[in-house]
Amino acid sequence: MIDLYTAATPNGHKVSIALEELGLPYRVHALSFDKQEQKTPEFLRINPNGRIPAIVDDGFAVFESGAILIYLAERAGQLLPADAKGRSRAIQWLMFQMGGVGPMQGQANVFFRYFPEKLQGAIDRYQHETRRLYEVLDTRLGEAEYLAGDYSIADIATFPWVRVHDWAGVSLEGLVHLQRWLAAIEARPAVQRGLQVPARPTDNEALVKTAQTMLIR
Ligand SMILES: N[C@@H](CCC(=O)N[C@@H](CS)C(=O)NCC(=O)O)C(=O)O
Repeated sequence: MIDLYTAATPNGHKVSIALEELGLPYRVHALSFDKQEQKTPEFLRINPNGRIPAIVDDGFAVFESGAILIYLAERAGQLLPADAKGRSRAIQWLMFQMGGVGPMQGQANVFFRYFPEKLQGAIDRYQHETRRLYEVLDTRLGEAEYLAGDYSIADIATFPWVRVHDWAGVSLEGLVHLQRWLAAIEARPAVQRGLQVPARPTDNEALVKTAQTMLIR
């Protein structure tokens, strides 16, 4: 049985979606950011970075969502091609999410939604960079159905972020291939189940309050 430590955020949803797609049995531990449960000494032994998601599989801990996705795909023998080039292609797009879309959109969220001061330069920088990365995805999805050709962990890593583009104040206007891909992934039953894990906070106001509290700690 896999233990999943998570919260209702895009990085958390990557892992619950992958677990649902792969049909691996897992137990959910929803950590409260309000209570700073991701910073307890017990949890830091699982993830030294004090963030979600993390998993423990039969005593083996894995942190960093991209590393978790690779681990789960290899464990199940699905969602990551076995041949060197196919595997590389999937990992390239996974890295593009981990090093690009996630950090840029995450900072767009911070400066557009949570930061106490309105720093227009920072808002513009991160929103423009996120939109630029979306355009790269759109171009790729104009030539392939999914990022690595077939549906893979690269799509699972990217989908939960693009899905909440509005929250970062970034538009998908004109990105027809990205919109087609988003709708196709959203329609998958395993994805719908993964998005319910764990139960969402009650409303956006609660989410903003939590994020602001975290910024001043
Ligand atoms: N690079 C990490 C990022 C993890 C991350 O930033 N998690 C956020 C939620 S999406 C978190 O735990 N925030 C709580 C905190 O910073 O204390 C990954 O992909 O796993």
